[in-house]
Amino acid sequence: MKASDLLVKCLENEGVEYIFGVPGEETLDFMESLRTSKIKYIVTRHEQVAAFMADAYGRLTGKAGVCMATLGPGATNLLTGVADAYLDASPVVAITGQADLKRIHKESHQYIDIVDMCESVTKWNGRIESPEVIPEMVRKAFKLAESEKPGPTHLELPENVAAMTTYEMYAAMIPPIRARRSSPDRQSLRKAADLIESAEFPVILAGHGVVRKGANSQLQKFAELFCVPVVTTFMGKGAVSAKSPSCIGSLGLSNDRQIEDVFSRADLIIALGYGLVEYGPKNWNPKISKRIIHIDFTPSEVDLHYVPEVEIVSDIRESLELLEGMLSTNKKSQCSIDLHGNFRDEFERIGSEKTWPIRPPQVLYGIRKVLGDSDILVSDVGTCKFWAAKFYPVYDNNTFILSNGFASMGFSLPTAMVAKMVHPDRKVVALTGDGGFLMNLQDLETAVRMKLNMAIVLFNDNSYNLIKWKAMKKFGTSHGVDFTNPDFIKLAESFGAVGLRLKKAGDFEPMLKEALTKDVPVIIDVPIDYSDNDLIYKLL
Ligand SMILES: Cc1ncc(C[n+]2csc(CCOP(=O)(O)OP(=O)(O)O)c2C)c(N)n1
Ligand SMILES: [Mg+2]
Repeated sequence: MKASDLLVKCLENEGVEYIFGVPGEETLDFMESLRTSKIKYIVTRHEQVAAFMADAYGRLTGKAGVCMATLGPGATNLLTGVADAYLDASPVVAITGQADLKRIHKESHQYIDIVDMCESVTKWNGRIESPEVIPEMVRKAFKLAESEKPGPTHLELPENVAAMTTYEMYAAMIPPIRARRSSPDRQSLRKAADLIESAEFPVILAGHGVVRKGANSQLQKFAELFCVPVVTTFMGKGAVSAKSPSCIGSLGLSNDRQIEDVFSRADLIIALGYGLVEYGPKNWNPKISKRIIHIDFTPSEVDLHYVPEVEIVSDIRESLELLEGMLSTNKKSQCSIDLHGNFRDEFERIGSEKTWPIRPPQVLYGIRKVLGDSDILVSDVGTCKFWAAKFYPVYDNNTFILSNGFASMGFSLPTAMVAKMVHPDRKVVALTGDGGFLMNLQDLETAVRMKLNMAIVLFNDNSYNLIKWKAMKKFGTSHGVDFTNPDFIKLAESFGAVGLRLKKAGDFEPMLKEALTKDVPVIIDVPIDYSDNDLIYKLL
């Protein structure tokens, strides 16, 4: 069997539905093998988008998303999305072409060492040097990508290896069996239960791990039963529904009000599926005074501000289930504190104002009203992300998607496209700044070609506002942050998409509703007033 056919067969064996990518001369054999496969090849207009799409597929399904690029510039373009999957713990298998093995020892056209380049952004990474190893290497790439903590792996297929043939006996498929995780250690559970019982004011810090593994219902039940307030990281939003009295907001900015109001009172932090990359512990434990219980699939990172007294390294859902049976104390004193009521009132009050130019909370309030509980909001990186993360109430698991480990601009359009592919029955909104949107704008063509409907709510302020805002705070002035924009209506139309411009605040909701009825992407150009930015710090 030909090596490239064997690679495709192995990908089919892993249940791969899509490969996102941009082809090149060195991937011709692989592309030809894919032509007759049931795997759908989604050709993108930039490799970064292909990697972001694989990343989004991984986040939304738990199965590795697959992206592909050619050697040299294709691979370097792919890297940003792969790095995003690495720091945001998303399962991805990246495949790149490479030059013929007979020319990689010397200076030669488009050759750089891609395996070396990918080393720091992958869990595992290797070059396929002969066809016989393909079944093992593919299985290993998927197994490692999908196991906790998930992340990207990379396979490189040199041009001459792709064209080689191998004996059928080497083409046997390895079944993709998922290993069960071991049960939590009973001694650690007992210790954790004792710590919770004796704590005055325990607080749960729920991170992306809860969302990733769908431990949300178990967490909500636990938190409500024992009246433990839950603060989530930005990527942990949805770990408890914002409708639950236990949900008191999200944490991700220094000087957040939660730190003052809740974390300063807390004597015990129960960290659940929390990754330090999401929000450093120095921010919420500056005096190293908190007792900490770490519950996650993997042991904790070593950090002076995060030294757990007990670590339960196991399945989060099962750990909570078992802890529930061990706890007797019902912290009724905390039940009477309505920590969330304040937020709900603020949300209603600020969100329903109709000033012009419109401000971010009013837009988010409108989005929340138009979207159902399980519809999806994707946020790009910039001031829009902080507003959404602090202000937008999330009701269901994995319905608020953002990049907050790597925090890469340009993330929202590719992610929203995949959200619509994976959940065609749900409404999808991408919230983005004008800076982030133009970083991957070219793939509006891919979205139009695929007839993917989503509303792209674009905060138009002619600047990299987040950086401008921070510069103003630090120096009282800013430099190198302003730019001009194209006419987004004409731009959308030239792609075959739809462009709408908001002209008064009261039009936002009907405009968004209309946008979500099309069969192509719709850009809503929103002239935004960022003068309320300091409010982000104060909102619960
Ligand atoms: C790829 C990338 N480049 C640079 C940055 C640094 N950065 C973070 S936010 C930001 C500004 C974002 O501008 P825009 O998308 O217009 O959003 P706004 O802050 O104006 O709402 C920049 C440059 C980044 N996070 N990612
Ligand atoms: Mg901007």
